[in-house]
Amino acid sequence: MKQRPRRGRILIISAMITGLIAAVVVIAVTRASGGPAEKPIATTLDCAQNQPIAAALSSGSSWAMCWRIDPYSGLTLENIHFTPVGRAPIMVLASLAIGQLEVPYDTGERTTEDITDHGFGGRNLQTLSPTECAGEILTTHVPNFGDGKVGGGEDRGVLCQAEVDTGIAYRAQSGGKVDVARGTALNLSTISKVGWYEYVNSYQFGADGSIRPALGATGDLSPEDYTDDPAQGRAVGPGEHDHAASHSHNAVWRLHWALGGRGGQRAEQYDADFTGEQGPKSPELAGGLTPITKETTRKIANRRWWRVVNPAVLNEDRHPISYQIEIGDTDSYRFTDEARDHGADAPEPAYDIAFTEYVECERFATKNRSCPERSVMGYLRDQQTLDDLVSWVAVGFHHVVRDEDQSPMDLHWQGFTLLPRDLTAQRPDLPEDRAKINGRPEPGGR
Ligand SMILES: [Cu+2]
Repeated sequence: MKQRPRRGRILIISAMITGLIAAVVVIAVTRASGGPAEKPIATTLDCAQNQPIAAALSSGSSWAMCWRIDPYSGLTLENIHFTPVGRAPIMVLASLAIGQLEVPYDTGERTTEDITDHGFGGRNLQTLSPTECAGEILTTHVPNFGDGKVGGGEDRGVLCQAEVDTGIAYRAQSGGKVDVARGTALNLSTISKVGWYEYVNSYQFGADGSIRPALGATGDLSPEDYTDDPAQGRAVGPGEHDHAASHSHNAVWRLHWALGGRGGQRAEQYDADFTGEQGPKSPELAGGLTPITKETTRKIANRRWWRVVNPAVLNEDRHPISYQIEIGDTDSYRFTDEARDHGADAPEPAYDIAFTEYVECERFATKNRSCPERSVMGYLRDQQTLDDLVSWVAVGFHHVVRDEDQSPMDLHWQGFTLLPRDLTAQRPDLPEDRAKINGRPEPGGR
């Protein structure tokens, strides 16, 4: 196992706060090499279990957060803060984790609820090797939980923390000068083996403030799930028999928002469409944001996106800070378990995103056994307002098996993007000669 490099300093200070002694961890990270400036970043995090993760990236901006392994959801990130270069840390999310992964087969012969019935934590969580992690491997206590077995546990290296190249961050040529920079991201990933499938559970935090949760699937095709019906599978051996059954990987992520701090969070939906008017060169469009004021579900559409906004916190342009939720490729779905609960009332597909008010026991999208309501469709009933906001982002992948899936299976990915919108008045990593560009440029200016 790799040792943690001496990338920064971690000071542990005991502070007396209102008569109680609280352990406060102050993190100071300085870029070891490269980057535009050797600027320290600092934030204050009080993590329940492990040392906080903190990383400064190519732009000089940085991320800091707590992490732990939940027996069901696996990697759980909490108190997530982004610090744009030269600015104060901004809290973004109170918690981020997978809320369910269901794998129903097209044959109707099988479905699994991997998070609530098996778990990404515990025994299913794999100890990593340097081949699986091109960065540092972090160790934590992992309880022996999984597939019905409980008891004991051990310290294991299960989390990969790596700084990865994300390509060209920007390029602009003007007046014979090229402003260009590459970007990096903090990547955090674990691997969980559930049955024949092995999942890479990955979160990428960009130097631009973006967050990209993603789930990669590899391992092996289930040897029990073959069919004679070519409409429900594909032949993967010689000839046209023994069709590996098609199936869906239905994932949902649970995002507990705390943009600028918990509470005061608002959700909005953006839509744009053609007005029917024709301009001199192109047809006209009109678009805008509509508030989402009650617990609800929404579906994807062309030119549609959502954002979570904190109207009480403004950037330097006096725009409220927000994060945009971008669902890219998805095969929209309805959870098998919700169809069972809601019968003929259950729409197909059910939702691509749901917004609910935070309730502590509402942790899983389906089969939530510790809560009066069992699934997201039930959570929609109990609160009339949205303030301490949770969003459930559903991304499906209908896997029609290819010859290349054997063996092992070609790694396939599904996920989505959270993009800062007006978090800072300009891009956080401004080249010096562009600092004055904020708004419509002067005529004749650059
Ligand atoms: Cu698959």
